[in-house]
Amino acid sequence: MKKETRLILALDETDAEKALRIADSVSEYVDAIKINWPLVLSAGPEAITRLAKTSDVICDFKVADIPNTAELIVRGAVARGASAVIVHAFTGEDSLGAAVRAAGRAEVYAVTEMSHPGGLTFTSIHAEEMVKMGERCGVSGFIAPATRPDRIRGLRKVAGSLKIISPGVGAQGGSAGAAISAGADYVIVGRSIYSSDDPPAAAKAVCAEIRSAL
Ligand code: NUP
Repeated sequence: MKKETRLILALDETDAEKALRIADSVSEYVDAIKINWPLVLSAGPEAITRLAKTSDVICDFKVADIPNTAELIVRGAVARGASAVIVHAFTGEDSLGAAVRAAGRAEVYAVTEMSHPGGLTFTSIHAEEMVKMGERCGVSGFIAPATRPDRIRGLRKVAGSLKIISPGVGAQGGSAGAAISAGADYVIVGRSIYSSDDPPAAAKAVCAEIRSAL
């Protein structure tokens, strides 16, 4: 994944044609497009291949399964063109390791503490341990919450030079600048770009905020 604007678009728009138009319109502002079940369930898995023609695609499938199933899901996503897959870490070292091996040259990002309020109930408590385990498994980086920049700062200390990509900007209340200042390499932004009246202008504004935080 290139590291130019440090903005990853979370394309959870469920109107498939509209989603592809938005992806095109913001292409100069994003380093990658992250897709999740909402778009895959409406547009089909071929959306991965279509988007991968013009951008790095991160499949946010939050894989949480036994090693064999994790491997099958990751392999399927990569075969369709995903450059990276997001996998839950809480399933343990065997599942996360299987996902990393199945990804081959594609990247795996492990979920640590989730960005929503419920992320504090269980994921927050074990986030540092999940980062250490992820490093042992060979992941490329971690998902950490832009809604809690102090937690990005804490997890950055454990993650060393591995990447941190942070959702929770805009609609969930977090700020792109604060996340980057706290140590995130990239921010993930969805609704406040794809649901805005002017997605390219919204993306451009996030990029400006990121730049001013560097
Ligand atoms: O902890 C997480 N929080 C989160 O919001 C892990 C995620 N992968 N996400 C995803 O990031 C979420 O599923 C959505 O696709 C995106 C954030 O979108 P938005 O809140 O900016 O619309």
